[in-house]
Amino acid sequence: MFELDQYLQDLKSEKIKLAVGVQAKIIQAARDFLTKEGFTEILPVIISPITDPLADYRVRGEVECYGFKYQITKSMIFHKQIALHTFPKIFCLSPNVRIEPAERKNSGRHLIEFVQLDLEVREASREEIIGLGERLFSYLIARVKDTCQEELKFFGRQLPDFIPPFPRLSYQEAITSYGENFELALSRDVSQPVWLVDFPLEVREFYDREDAGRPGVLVDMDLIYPEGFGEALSGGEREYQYERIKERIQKKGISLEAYDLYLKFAARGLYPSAGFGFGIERLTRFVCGLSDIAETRLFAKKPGVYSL
Ligand code: ASN
Repeated sequence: MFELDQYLQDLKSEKIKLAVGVQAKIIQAARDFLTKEGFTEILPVIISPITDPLADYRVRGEVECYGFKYQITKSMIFHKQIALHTFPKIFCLSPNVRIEPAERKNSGRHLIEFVQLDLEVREASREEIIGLGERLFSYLIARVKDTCQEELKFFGRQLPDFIPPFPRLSYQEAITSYGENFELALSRDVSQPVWLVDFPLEVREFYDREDAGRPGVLVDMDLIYPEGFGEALSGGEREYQYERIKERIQKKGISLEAYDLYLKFAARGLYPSAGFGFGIERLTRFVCGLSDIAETRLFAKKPGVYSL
């Protein structure tokens, strides 16, 4: 069922108007910051024969074009790596579709169509990308505080200054302190953003690089918001050597054919790189202090809900 009256009422609400206005300023600020840092913005890929496996999402978004199978982008991870042939630092406002389980409808954090600010840097280390993420985040918050005073007042939101470096916790430490579902428990427990680092190989996709000195541990990270807002961004260093990538795909039980085209590029050589993806709607939700992520964009699609 599509509730047209409710939908129109939401579209005309002051809350959505102001949240989307803040979001537009965040995007402008991110573009300014990254351009100054030497990044080139590339246009998003919507369909491709390859996309992020993200096996959790049971439904694969597939489109047939001219008898070939394309998938709807779940993330541009592989395109980011390949795009580094053209530019050393790239970013993209990338729309992603992930068919989340319908039970996540009221999580407040999930939409099945969202946009991530996805970036990748040639020959960068995790350390450098963590530094970049901290500077970007602090800059965005400072810009919002400076340019969105009316909006923040409307939302009753008081944002502190977030001063890097942010604390870090390993995946193992997080489990020990907060249990299996640590993300939200950790997020509720902290008053500044926290880096979660060193995820084990089993819980991530095949493209995050395994630490040569610590088998089974990945050189990757998530940034967790304070105040219970959950994950802000996710990224890491990447596997870039053909043999390593092949091994990692096979370890996941994925067929090599499914990634044939990616492997062909890898065989010809990929740059070592690192990067991350920063969810735009979640960032807007955090900045405005909203409980429901559907209030951060027009045409929001909650899991399990038929929507425009
Ligand atoms: N964008 C993420 C990254 O750069 C990947 C993802 O969204 N799954 O690691």
